[in-house]
Amino acid sequence: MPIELLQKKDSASLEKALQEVSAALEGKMDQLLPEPENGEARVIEAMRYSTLSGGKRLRPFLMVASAGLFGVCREASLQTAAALEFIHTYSLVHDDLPAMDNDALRRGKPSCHIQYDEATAILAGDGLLTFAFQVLADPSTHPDPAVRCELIRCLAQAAGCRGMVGGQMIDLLAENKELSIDEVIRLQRLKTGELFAIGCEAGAILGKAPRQIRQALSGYAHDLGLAFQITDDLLDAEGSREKAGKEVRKDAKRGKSTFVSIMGIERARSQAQILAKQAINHLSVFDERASLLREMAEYVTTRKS
Ligand code: GRG
Repeated sequence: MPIELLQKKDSASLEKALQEVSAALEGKMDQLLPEPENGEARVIEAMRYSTLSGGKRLRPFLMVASAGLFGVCREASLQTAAALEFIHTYSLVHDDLPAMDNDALRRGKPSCHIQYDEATAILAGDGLLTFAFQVLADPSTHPDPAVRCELIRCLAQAAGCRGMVGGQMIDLLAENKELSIDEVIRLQRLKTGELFAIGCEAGAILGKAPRQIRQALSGYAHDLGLAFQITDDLLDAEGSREKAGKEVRKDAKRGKSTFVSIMGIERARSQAQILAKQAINHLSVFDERASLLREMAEYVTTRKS
């Protein structure tokens, strides 16, 4: 009988559930990326430094919570969640490089290129990206090769040039340029939303759920992703470096068009709440088993880091 994560009666509170997923995920990532011994040790150390160093683990949480809707077993859930977090972490390591956002602080610690050096950070990001697909392709992720192939295809699409990489390109080109609200929405949908969406859809893929159910989860995730991003803009405009664990006021310094610069603080805040409600509406096809996903929609607009 497969053991599922997040299905125990006492894991009602979101905070407890997030901690449960984070602890299980860290264990799985530690096991997948063991302490190195050989000549390549430095890059593996840098990969471990970046992945095993905290973070909210929102994408793995979405993955595990949506997999729970379809009774997916713990091993499949955690392997897929780890692959997703490896890709997310690669994007942060590369985003912090001087050629991109040039950030010295990440998750409250020196960024990978500060702790190591630029070349090692580039390799650590490359290593995390490729390792994610190796993990997904492993038969221990799912016994059905068609399911593994679909996971790999969808994750590659979400992370690639028509997803996160494309969004990052638009973002880099948009410095000191005024974007319309529709352009900001598209940028963020690609840069952040696609990884949130595959986080939710991956559970449905593992559970072989019908397309219509996948679409409901994708709709939820995209609204959630936008609410998350608006809150990120608000934290950048109003939050502190200490609480956020990263630099703040960066958007204004770089002349970036954001939800806050276009709508102002108050409208941005209420728009985030509207999107969170909209996200919850997409979950009407699910019963109380989706309650953690509903709670997550409230959490993303109230988070402090
Ligand atoms: C380098 C291809 C490439 C892409 C970079 C994700 C990303 C794209 C850049 C990170 C910079 C940024 C501010 C992105 C907006 C989305 C966001 C807030 C990402 C950080 O995600 P969190 O808050 O991070 O979930 P933790 O540390 O909690 O995992």
